[in-house]
Amino acid sequence: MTAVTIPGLDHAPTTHARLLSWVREVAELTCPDEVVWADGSQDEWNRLTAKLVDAGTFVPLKKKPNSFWAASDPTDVARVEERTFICSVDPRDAGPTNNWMDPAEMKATMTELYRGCMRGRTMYVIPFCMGPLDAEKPMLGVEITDSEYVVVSMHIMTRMGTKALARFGDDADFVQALHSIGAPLEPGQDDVPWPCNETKYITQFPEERMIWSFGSGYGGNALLGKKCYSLRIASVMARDEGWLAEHMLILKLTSPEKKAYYIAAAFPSACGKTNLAMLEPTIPGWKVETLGDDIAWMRFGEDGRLYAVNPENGFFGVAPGTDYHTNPNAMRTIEKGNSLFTNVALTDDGDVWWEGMGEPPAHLTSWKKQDWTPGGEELSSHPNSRYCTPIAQCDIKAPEWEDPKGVPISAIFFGGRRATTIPLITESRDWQHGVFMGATLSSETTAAAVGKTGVVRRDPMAMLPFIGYHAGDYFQHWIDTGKSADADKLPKIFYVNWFRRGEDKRFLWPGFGENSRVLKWAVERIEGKAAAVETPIGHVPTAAELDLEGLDAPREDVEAALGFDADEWRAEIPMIEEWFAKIGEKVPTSLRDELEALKLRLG
Ligand code: GTP
Ligand code: SPV
Ligand code: MN
Repeated sequence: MTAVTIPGLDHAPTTHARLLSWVREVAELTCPDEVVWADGSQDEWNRLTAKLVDAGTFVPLKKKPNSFWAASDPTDVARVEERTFICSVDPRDAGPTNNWMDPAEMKATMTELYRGCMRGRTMYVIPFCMGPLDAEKPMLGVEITDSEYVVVSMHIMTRMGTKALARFGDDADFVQALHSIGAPLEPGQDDVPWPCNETKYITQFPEERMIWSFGSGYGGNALLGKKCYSLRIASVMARDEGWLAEHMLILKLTSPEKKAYYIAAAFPSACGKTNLAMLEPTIPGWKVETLGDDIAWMRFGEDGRLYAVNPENGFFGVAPGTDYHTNPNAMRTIEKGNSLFTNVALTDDGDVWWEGMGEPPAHLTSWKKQDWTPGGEELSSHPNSRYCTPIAQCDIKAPEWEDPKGVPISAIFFGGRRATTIPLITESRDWQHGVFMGATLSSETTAAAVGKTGVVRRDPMAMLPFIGYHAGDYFQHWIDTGKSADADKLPKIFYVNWFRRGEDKRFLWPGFGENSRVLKWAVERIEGKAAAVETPIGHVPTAAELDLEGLDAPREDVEAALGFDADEWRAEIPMIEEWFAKIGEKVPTSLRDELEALKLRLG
């Protein structure tokens, strides 16, 4: 067979043989008009954003420098969990919480979808690195995509292009990540602003450390360094190599005495990670700095402590609810420009607007590109609309946010969105009990994934959609991680809930900056300074033990938010039992023991 000639295919800026042969193989299968190696330059950003403006995908913002508004196809707005697959060789390795298909069968199906799928389009090859480029062993990947939106988003979210490729040498390992929107163009066919395909597959091949994504251009479906690599594939690497890849923010909390603590927190999608990561404390003398808002990779350091690194380079944050009152630091970050906004509303003077920003202007263009005026039924912005902005321009980024060594974690928070039952904060009795809290974490579903919202489901460690293997093995990995370390060097584990509601459905706790009061109590527990009540579910503070000075909330509400209610917990037990039954025989014995002990304590 003679080699196909595709412009650009023979001008590769690398001598990495495996990479070159994979790029050729994909180009021959997908038949793009042209192959372009992304270099990550300002020139490339300018060229591609201009192309996206021409295509009608982007509208340049007049009020924010170098920033763009995009509206997706109304069917392509969130992660598609039903279409997400873990194609392990053995179905038992995917476990009961993942969709599985035989890898050979999946490859056959998707190969036919990919055949000719880039016709009329450019195929971009994006070398990238998750985590700092100067890591001893950089975590490399290459995304091949036919979406300019993906390329410019990857400019923000990852270290990519020439500087990443420099770390590949001739034979470095990298994760293959193939993406197509699945919308070839016939000669003369007009494009649409947001091309995508009704058929979608988000597929991970864990043994091969490989990702194939088809049909969607949105967020976690398409920016493959994010959930696909840094959680689904990385969680498998972490299991094999003895570390943790988690859906966690990383923050630095400094006390008035200038003692610094690093905290990691796992909350399900759209449940408050970005907001906690950038929190502005309402209590005097305390300071929060941000290291990451979505993903943490944690490994033991030489001193036996657990160190966290954020693999990402940007924030892909939920827009609605974000404003100067709730998250001023996010607002200041996006104000500087260099940002993308997807599925928010566009103002007539060329700015962005979304629900939660206060009084709406008299007229907007909604995310559905329709005229929008206040008072109607429709939201101006999709509930999962997002801003995409570089961490580097966040004023409160911690200076050490790019340290390849990471930062030593003192506390891990698990949290969910629960209207009842779960107190504002509970400290676990020990690591194993903390793992039980994480493994049985529950939360109401949100708009971050396609499907019904507001349904309580178990979301272990906020990783339900992201564990790349059997959830029971994942729990065991967490237990083993604790056993491999000195108990006194392990982070303390807490369970929090900012979303408990009163009878009239209002939130009992004001949240946002006021969550600093909860962080303070956690630090005082670490320091051995604060008191707690021992309840059947763990150590819970009374209102008297929290610093509530200056808090604008009724005392009864705070007490209700903190309250442990034995009846609510007894009602929770059958749901936990059902959950463990679903996981099956791989639920670690130690977690079954925790459940039995909890039942005994509840009486
Ligand atoms: P992903 O990026 O999807 O992983 O989500 P995330 O966990 O980073 O969620 P984010 O911080 O963006 O919050 C999602 C929504 O919850 C936003 O609408 C916030 O305004 C809201 N929220 C965040 N923190 C709080 C809080 O403390 N209290 C209340 N009531 N709402 C909050
Ligand atoms: C999430 O859904 O948890 C996100 C957004 O952080 S996405 O990248 O689309 O997964
Ligand atoms: Mn997330």
